[in-house]
Amino acid sequence: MAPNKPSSAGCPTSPKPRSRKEALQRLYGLVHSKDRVLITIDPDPDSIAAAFAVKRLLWHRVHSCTVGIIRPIRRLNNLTMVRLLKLPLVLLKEKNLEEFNRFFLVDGQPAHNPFFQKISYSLVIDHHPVTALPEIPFLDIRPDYGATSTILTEYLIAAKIKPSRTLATALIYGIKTDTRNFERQSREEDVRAFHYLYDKVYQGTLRKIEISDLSLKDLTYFCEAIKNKTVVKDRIYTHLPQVPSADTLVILADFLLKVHDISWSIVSSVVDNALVVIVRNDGYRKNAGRSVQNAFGAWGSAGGHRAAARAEIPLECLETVVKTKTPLAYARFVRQRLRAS
Ligand SMILES: [Mn+2]
Repeated sequence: MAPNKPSSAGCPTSPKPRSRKEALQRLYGLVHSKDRVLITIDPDPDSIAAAFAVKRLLWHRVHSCTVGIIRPIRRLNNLTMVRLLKLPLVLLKEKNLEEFNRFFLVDGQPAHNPFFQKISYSLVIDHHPVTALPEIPFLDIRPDYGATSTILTEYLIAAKIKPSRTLATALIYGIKTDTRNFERQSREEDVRAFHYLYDKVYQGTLRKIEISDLSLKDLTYFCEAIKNKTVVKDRIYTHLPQVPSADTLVILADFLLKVHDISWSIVSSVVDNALVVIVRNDGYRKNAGRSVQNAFGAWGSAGGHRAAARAEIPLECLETVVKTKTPLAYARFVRQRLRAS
């Protein structure tokens, strides 16, 4: 497929709320009953939910509608979402594209991925900051919205379609993850969509999706983290000789902060030839970001927020400081540096 040319500046990207019905009519006018539609997504909860909402809007209006992902899903919560809600997704290869004649993109823009750039889209619905866009017949980009799932919930309401429990659960999870339960950028529309969907979801399924962030293998690291822990006043320190990725350390740090009377959890390990330190605290008196920066800023990247911080120090930068290069020596280095700052 030939790459699209960038369009002239100033193309309308966001219909006003009162014209939502009109936008819906334009969307319906875009498709034909013989169309084989492919909705492409970079899979995360928001994009998956938004794609299935579009599929619902097109129900009985097109010959077929497929949701295609451009990379495999790895996050365990998202795998749980797809499995429990039985959402049919197709992993895209370039040759698959020939089976379709119309292409939609939700929760993303062509500039976000080389795979998207090769495709000539009829529709883009998104909430990321507007990038240089090729000519696209239907555009609805609202960067001030917390989630694309919110935009699609508004379309469903405009279409007078009551979402199934499955779709409502997906949409509410999309809104919750992208707004981090409304702690991150969100607006009244996101809250309103959440409220509308709330009594339509499978609550038990939603909870299982939200808490499913552990693999059976991770439990081994919990054992190790607990066995290796050192408690100093209100702080828990633990160092693991090896972990598959820094994500495991984050899960462990969040877990250890649950302990009563503990205000700080510090979990460290060596990942890809770097010493990674994850810090969580109750964000009450001391600032985790500042402490981590004071403690480790001289050797590597270090920083974060009041309650959550991270340092990543290439091992070669520590050669003169941690001479023995054993797990014990790294653990001691982390404790000593944080105690001093
Ligand atoms: Mn999103």
